[in-house]
Amino acid sequence: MAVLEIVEIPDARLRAVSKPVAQVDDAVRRLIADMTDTMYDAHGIGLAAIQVGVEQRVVVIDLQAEEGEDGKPIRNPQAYVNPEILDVSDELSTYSEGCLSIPEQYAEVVRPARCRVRWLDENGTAHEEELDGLLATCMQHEIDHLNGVLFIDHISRLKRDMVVKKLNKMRKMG
Ligand code: GNR
Ligand code: NI
Repeated sequence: MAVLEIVEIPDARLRAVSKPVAQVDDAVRRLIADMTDTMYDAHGIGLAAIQVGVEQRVVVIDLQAEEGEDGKPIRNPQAYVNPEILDVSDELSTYSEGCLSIPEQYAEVVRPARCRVRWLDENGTAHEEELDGLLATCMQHEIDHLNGVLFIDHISRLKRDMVVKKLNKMRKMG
């Protein structure tokens, strides 16, 4: 169990283009485990490696939709190594997005409603699937991180400035 520190804006590392993973080895699996611990600790539904300062194309996602009888979330973390968007739908969807690197700020982002994605899992096995709903939105948000793009890059300058201002005010107040 290792909860890592999450990089926040305006850290320049969030603008880096992450490098493809050459081989899914034990070091990558350890990174995935630490990223998963960090995501749960921060109550996020996804995390890209660059958000913990690692410039590699690795993503973890757990939408944590269901809850068990006891009210505890059912954990179903998924790792996506070298994820690639192969195709997107013409149909768009709007979702109020947040980001652990832009804490407690939300804005509506328009993205393709569905995307066909290819990736490697934690064993190096290739998968290809058409994603929709929140998973499609989250995957596009995470792949953006691998390319140095943040959700605030998809909104108007006015809204972006508002988000940054609110975050800075929140930080000052503690
Ligand atoms: O926890 C997160 N919630 C979220 C909500 C809507 C769209 C995307 C996300 S991802 C975000 C965690 C994060 O910052 N991942 O990079
Ligand atoms: Ni994010």
